[in-house]
Amino acid sequence: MVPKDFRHFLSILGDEKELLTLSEEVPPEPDIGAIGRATCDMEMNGGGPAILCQNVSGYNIPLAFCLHASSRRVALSLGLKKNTPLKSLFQEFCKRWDKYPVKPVVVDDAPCKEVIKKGAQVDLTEFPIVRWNTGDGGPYVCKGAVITKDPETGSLNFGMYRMQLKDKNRFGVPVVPAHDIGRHYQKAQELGKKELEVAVAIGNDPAVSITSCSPIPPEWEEYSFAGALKGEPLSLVQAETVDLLVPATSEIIIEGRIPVGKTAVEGPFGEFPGYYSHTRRTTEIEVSAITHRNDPIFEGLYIGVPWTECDGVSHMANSVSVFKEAKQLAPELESFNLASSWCLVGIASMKKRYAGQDKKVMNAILATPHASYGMKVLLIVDHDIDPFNLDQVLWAMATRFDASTGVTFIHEATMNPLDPIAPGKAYGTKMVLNLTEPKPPQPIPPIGIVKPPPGTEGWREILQRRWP
Ligand SMILES: Cc1cc2nc3c(=O)[nH]c(=O)nc-3n(C[C@H](O)[C@H](O)[C@H](O)COP(=O)(O)O)c2cc1C
Ligand SMILES: [Mn+2]
Repeated sequence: MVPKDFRHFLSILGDEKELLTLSEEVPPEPDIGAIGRATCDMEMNGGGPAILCQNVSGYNIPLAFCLHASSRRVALSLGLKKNTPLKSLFQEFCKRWDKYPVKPVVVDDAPCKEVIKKGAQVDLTEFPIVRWNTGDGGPYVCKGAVITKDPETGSLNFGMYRMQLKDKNRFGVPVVPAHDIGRHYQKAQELGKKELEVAVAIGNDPAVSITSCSPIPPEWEEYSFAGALKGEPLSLVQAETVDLLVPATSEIIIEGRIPVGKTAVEGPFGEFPGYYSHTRRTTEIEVSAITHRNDPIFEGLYIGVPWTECDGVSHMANSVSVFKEAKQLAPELESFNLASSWCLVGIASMKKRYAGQDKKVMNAILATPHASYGMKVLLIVDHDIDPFNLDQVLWAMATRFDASTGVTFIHEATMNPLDPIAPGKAYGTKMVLNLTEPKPPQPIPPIGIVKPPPGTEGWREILQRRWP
């Protein structure tokens, strides 16, 4: 059964023995981060539950986290069996991708509006927003869908962007130029607007959570993609103090504005490769309203040295996004795993028929925006190897890889700026390893140059005479 909303998802996780509820009092720091780390480590060894912490000291609102820290729970998000193999999960995700768009519906009556607080009533410190790692510059919201509208076209976008709690009505939020919120912000700036309206949905339908970190084509709308993933339209409602549509079933909606041109220090933050990023000046959100369900549940996400929920929530979306784009150029591409290392190492499987065909697949993958940006190493295997099965991939490397011919370097390429090997400069060297079986260059070697048939010269003279 596909979860209807966040609470339904929690109850499915409970039924499937995928949720551990802690009723004892737990200090927000360092314990919440420590619990997140511990369950992610268990996940690497095949286990690890999602956590619902009912009593975070100092808060009246429960905190759920690590809901997508497991591929089992990603499968449950899509209404699949929790033991669905990764390759099948990938194939099902591809099918839902093809269902785009399933357009949302707008409703008047929404659970996310059961409680409405505006202006001076706004107090973000009521929510269990915690510091996830001891070196973080402050408490962070890591699992919100940050919604903005294109100031030119009016199309809506949302993405998972981290937010540092600064005050009871203020967050720091990095607007990365390469991401859509960055495009919207830049347009607002160019159009001379003073601010960009924003809403942040927290405690979301799992289809919204997965969509918020799915690199879908920029002309697609996230709400219609979430509908495709879910198999039914999302319900949206008009926000209270900004002109944006927000998911009706979310636990909490935070509304506000990003003043254009105003920045403040944000960070450091323990990032997905497992290293801290530096402090920097980023834009901020000034909160104008908070609406929420009665007895809301806050949702967080532990992030740090992989494997964490950051990997889990985005692994299939990242894999499928690159796959769908590359397959248009290279139909011999069979499947693609960007899941095992977030975006830094990709593994492609292909049906290879002739020598050099792996380079075609390589070029197609490297031409996709997501892989050209972040992926540093690409492994290419034959279609009898499941790229989601790392033992099989290592076997292919051990037996089919020829180090004298199978390595391609791409120098001075774009790199993910969070890759610790390319700090600050965001470019460097990518490497592609060909782990496919060799094929002969041509089935039959050439046996000589094709000469003109006898009489050609004579016929040329006749033709020139008769057709001057
Ligand atoms: C846990 C997590 C945190 C993320 N934090 C950020 C962030 O702070 N800034 C950012 O630009 N992208 C961040 N991302 C990546 C974006 O969510 C992702 O690239 C998304 O597809 C961007 O959507 P957009 O292209 O619509 O902007 C994060 C992803 C995850 C899974
Ligand atoms: Mn987008």
